[in-house]
Amino acid sequence: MHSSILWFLLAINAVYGADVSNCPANLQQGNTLKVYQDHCYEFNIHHLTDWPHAANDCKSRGGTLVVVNDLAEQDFIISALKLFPFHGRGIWIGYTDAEKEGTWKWVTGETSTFTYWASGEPSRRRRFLLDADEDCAIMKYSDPAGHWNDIPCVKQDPLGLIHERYPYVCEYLQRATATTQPANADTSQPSTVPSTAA
Ligand SMILES: [Ca+2]
Ligand SMILES: [Ca+2]
Repeated sequence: MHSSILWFLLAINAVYGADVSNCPANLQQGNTLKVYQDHCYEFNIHHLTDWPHAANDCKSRGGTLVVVNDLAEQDFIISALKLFPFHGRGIWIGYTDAEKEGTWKWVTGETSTFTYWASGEPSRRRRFLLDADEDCAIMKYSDPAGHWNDIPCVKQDPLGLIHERYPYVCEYLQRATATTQPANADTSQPSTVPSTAA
């Protein structure tokens, strides 16, 4: 792609990234809420938890853990992450093979062929005898491009002394406006009915 076109597109993205007016109203507004294309992204960088709790938290607000569909979305997320005072090792993404070992699935059920595993990943294996299997994916923050690694969804030693937790990113569809309709309306989102009659 011609570089000037690329910069033009990046500039458009920057503008869109600032406009969160069409994000679901129940989301907390602030600099941790960003827009990319027709989706809103909530960077829960100060909330460290295990994968099941992170997935449920996104779901409770009508979203899902982030689904990384292509390299552009991957770049958007890792670039946005670098804007924050973030010191964690990585963030949870909505990718897991807990159901069937080796069969990785996105939490939305959507099929996407894009993967961005770090070299040697997914490693799947237990690192130590008492470790859980590595069935949930993080985007590594130690890696400048944010390649993925599979780690235990819940990592807790038998004595409960070490509970490894990570921040996470939730993804939401923007609300439809009079002029724009989401191309891929997500039927898993709860329908909202106005509670007050005109
Ligand atoms: Ca996505
Ligand atoms: Ca691994």
